[in-house]
Amino acid sequence: MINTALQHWREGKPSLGIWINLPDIHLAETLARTGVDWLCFDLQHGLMDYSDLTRLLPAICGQPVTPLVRVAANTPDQIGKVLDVGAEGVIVPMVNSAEEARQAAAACYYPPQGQRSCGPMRPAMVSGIEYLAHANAQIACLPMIETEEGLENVEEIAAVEGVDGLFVGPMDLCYGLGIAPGDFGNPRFKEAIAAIIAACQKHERVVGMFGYSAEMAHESLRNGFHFASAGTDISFFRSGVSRGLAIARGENPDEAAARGGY
Ligand code: 3PY
Ligand code: MG
Repeated sequence: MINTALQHWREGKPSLGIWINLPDIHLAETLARTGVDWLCFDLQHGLMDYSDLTRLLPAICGQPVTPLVRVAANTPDQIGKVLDVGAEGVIVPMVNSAEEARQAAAACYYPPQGQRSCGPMRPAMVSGIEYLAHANAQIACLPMIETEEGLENVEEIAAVEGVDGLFVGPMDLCYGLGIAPGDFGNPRFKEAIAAIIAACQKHERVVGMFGYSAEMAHESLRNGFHFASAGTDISFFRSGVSRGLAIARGENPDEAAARGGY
């Protein structure tokens, strides 16, 4: 198993992903063939659960795309289960402290680096027992910074051994900062982003952004982020349909496609 997203990050190459909220294997298969670098299946807010992952991850296996999963909570059972079904990286929401980041990293890696329990069901079906020799080096552990406390402790979180990078949840971060959700131009938001990027630079970690639009993803990659989601399955679908309908009606397709949301 070669985690191509992780490899790109280690080589300093930027990468783009798509966020998956819907448990549809055909959509996942289609998106895996678009040339996108990674797909992140969302168990926190997405309309899917663990049993959906048992169908979705095999559907994209063998495609040149890295499967990431955002777990619903930072617990060893959640993290272990998604790795055992084939996730190659885990995005962990609401990490507030170095101790919480250590818990996430411990759940991602086999001893002696961590405390992951051994039972890699699907990866072993694909790669056999060889998986165990490479798993620790190929799994990405990505805590999210999206709370006031997480931001205060960002330096210590970035320093935790086993953390490959930090991922920004911009909407929760707005709430954490006490500013309006979506006010990404607010100086306090920009200051927070600069602090997160600086912490990652200092500890040689990558830093990623949940992009609420393709433009936001592009701006993020231009401004110090290594990876960003360019949109979600739902947002791409909606903007494609809105654009098509607008063209058919003789209306402005850009205006129609720009209506936001998840
Ligand atoms: C956020 O914006 O807080 C996220 O976690 C994106 O899903
Ligand atoms: Mg969030």
